[in-house]
Amino acid sequence: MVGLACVLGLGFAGCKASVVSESAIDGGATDASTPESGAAAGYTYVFIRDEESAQLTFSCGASDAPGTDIDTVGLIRNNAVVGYTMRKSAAFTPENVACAPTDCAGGNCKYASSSTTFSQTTLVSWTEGPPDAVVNQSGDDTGFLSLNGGSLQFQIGDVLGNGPAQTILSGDRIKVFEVDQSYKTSSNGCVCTPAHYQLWVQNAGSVQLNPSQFDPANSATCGATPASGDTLGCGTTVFAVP
Ligand SMILES: [Ca+2]
Repeated sequence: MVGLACVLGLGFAGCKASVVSESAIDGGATDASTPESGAAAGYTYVFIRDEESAQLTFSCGASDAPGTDIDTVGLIRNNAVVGYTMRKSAAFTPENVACAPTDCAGGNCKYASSSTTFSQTTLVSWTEGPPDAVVNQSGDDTGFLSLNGGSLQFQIGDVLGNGPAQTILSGDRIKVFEVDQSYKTSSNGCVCTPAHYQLWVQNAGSVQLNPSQFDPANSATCGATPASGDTLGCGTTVFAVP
């Protein structure tokens, strides 16, 4: 029925509403797990949860940017970026916070929600729009939020990060821009450890995505390619939407 509605051209909103309805009927199982011909698997939200503190090498005192450092997230369709995290859509939840406010280097988890330098509102807004994170040798870094064990939920806007929100479709890919070795320059002094995290797309239900591609700059930490069935993003990572 979902496919039929779409084929008949009842419109995007009609397809989306049908997907929600069906998900509710089948107990939250999503269309992505059992795709129907012609049906648009519509996901409205992306959810990222930091898993870096679970890594054996994790240490709060190693930096002032604990955990996964989110610059932004891009939506890729037909090998082109068609949108980035929508402005004013990101919400941070400090669940399983890894480092207490004074545990970090310098006694300030400067880029996390407990920062005494930046407001949480500012840091969260830095995860929205096109990639812009900058790591500086001296002075503050800009353009990212360190999740510190927490999670971030948001929608995808256009290539400038402006609304309205785009629906994420089966066959799309999602690229998380994490401040990693690809952000390191010869002069910025960035340690830029690739961090680990998990990612879901959500509508009425929630589907965890598997990574499909790591950034080559992180191969020493992440390996060349994700293992089959792996759920951990590692540094800047592309995920496939089933
Ligand atoms: Ca950013």
